Amino acid sequence: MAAIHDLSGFGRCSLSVILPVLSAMGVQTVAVPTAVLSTHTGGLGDVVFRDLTDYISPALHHYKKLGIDFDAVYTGFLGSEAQVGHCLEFFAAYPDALKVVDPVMGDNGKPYRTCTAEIQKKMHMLASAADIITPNLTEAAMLTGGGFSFSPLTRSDARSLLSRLSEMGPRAVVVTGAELATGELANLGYDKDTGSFWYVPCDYVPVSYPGCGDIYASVLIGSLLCGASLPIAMSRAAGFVELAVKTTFGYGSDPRYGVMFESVLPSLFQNSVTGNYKTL
Ligand code: PXL
Repeated sequence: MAAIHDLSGFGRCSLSVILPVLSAMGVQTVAVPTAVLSTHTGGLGDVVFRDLTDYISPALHHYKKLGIDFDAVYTGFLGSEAQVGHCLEFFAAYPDALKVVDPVMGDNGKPYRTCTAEIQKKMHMLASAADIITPNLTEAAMLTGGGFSFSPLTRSDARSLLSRLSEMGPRAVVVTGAELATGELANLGYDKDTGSFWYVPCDYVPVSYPGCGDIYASVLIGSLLCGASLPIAMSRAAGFVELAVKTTFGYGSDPRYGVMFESVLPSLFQNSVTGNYKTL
């Protein structure tokens, strides 16, 4: 798989978590860095940022020349709006690959510092070209233009949000971190091919950690590449993130440092099936 994401040195997000998670799942992952940052942008001071927009296309041409094939192309945090075009070039170069777009733009109702209005607009175009998208609730609102609301979603709100996102193009949509009117916190999924709606409830922990979306999407894709169905992949991804979050919360470490996923990584070695999904 090719992973087109930034490399944030400290703070456990993006390529720093994507590569170990996918390696643990047996998926060889080729890093295509979109930018190098000293830390993530979530409250760790003056981040050192180096944009790598001019790296992506030449790297793609090198891989094509070598005859390297990818089963999946997975994009995430982009450092500039021009990088959307380069991600689309990757998609076009590997038409049979599973195209996964995590439209990393914001969280908790707000865009990230580096996510400009232009990146937001272009991310819409990239999401439309994907087979699967994995926005959090904030990003889902940014993509649909529906505005972000902290109110819990009814079952029909949730289904309508998923349908609207899939109408943009992707055949599978997974929305993370949604609060439901039932009081449950859940990740939501929709498979357009079968018309099935799913959700996986998870325990609420009163802290938000950066990088969980990257870890979640990585386990989801790793599971799909290993043959899991969408609800099983969603269950596995939620189970792993929940374990990492609870481990970290139990130690009371600074949330800005991300989740202590290293200690729970061995649980990914077994390709175990967990199916705690429900139909939505
Ligand atoms: O985990 C998403 C992410 C990726 N890359 C950078 C970030 C964040 C979230 O804060 O700052 C640089």
